[in-house]
Amino acid sequence: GCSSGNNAAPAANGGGSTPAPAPAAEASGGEINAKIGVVGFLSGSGAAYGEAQKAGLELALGELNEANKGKLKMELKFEDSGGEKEGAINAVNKLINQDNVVAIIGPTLSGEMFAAGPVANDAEVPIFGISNTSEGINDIGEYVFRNSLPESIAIPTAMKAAVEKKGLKKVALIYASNDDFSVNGYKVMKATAEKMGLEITGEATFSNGDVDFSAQLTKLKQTNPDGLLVSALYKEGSMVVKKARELGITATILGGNGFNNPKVFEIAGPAADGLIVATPFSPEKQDDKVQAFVKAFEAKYNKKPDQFAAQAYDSLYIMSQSLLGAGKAEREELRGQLAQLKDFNGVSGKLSFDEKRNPIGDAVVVVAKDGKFVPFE
Ligand code: 1QQ
Repeated sequence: GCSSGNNAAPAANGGGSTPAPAPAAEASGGEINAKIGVVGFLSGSGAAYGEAQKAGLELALGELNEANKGKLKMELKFEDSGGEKEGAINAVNKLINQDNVVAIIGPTLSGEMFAAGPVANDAEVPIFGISNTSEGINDIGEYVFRNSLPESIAIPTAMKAAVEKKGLKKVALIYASNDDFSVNGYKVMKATAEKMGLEITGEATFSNGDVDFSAQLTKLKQTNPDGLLVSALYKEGSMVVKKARELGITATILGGNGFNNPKVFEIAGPAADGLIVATPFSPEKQDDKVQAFVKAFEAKYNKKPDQFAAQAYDSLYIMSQSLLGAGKAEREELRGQLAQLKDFNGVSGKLSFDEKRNPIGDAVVVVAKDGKFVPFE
């Protein structure tokens, strides 16, 4: 990687501090043309996250370009980060310097955003996370936004429900120590456990890419927890769940945002049953907007949308609203509009923002049952 490229501003900026006009802005006969970059985990161990996001975005794109005819035409330019920080940095640089995008949606992982967000922020290009749930994302800078519900809201909601309904008293924790998202989730789980007065019987770590979790889980089993808290992406997380059951761990298992993808059922199989997770989106929600989205998604892709598709879908509606508000496809005006966003009613729930532009919203708690997530009650 070329690290000097990381701070690259658009060429027109000349290194000065005045924001360059976004070259993506081209009005043709009153219609705003907006090229938006997308950085997704589209290949590798978390590709199902990126695929869900791409599907949600493309569905929204079709609907919006139809609805906005004559006023706004959006175009999406997808880049695959492979779930790697370096990949995300390269993708962001390319989208800004070669494709001249007006804004970027993604990247998928919190760690990727921590690495690539500053590149966009320094270049004064709005970058909008749709699945970054770690603390500190918005602290990167004022060009960084997100609509993804932070784990600091989701995890305590799930843990409260689990403690209430399952009577948990003693919990063990396991997490991927080389992934920013997983580490953040672990910290939230631990702080919440302490706050709730739960006993922590043990802790263990693994790395993304690991396939054998027996040693860690055997050790945790001996501490006899009644709850097992897992902070991981779906691949490793689902293997941990499967192995835990194989080893005879009967504890209630609770996971973070990484489990909100149907791959969990493919990898863990029936061992997923009973897994508790919080999510801002459920395709079962009896709400007209949600059901219209689910129906359109099923018609296009022949499957139900997950949370990642829903948040991606919402993000393009937010972009559309903000671009129309700006009246042109320019980075600075778009940033101003995004910063003003107060309440947004999307398929992944009602969204508002705190003073640091962190999303505030409600999570629903779901439990895995027979190959799908159902309300936990
Ligand atoms: C993050 C996440 C992951 C689960 C996204 C796929 O929430 O990296 O913040």
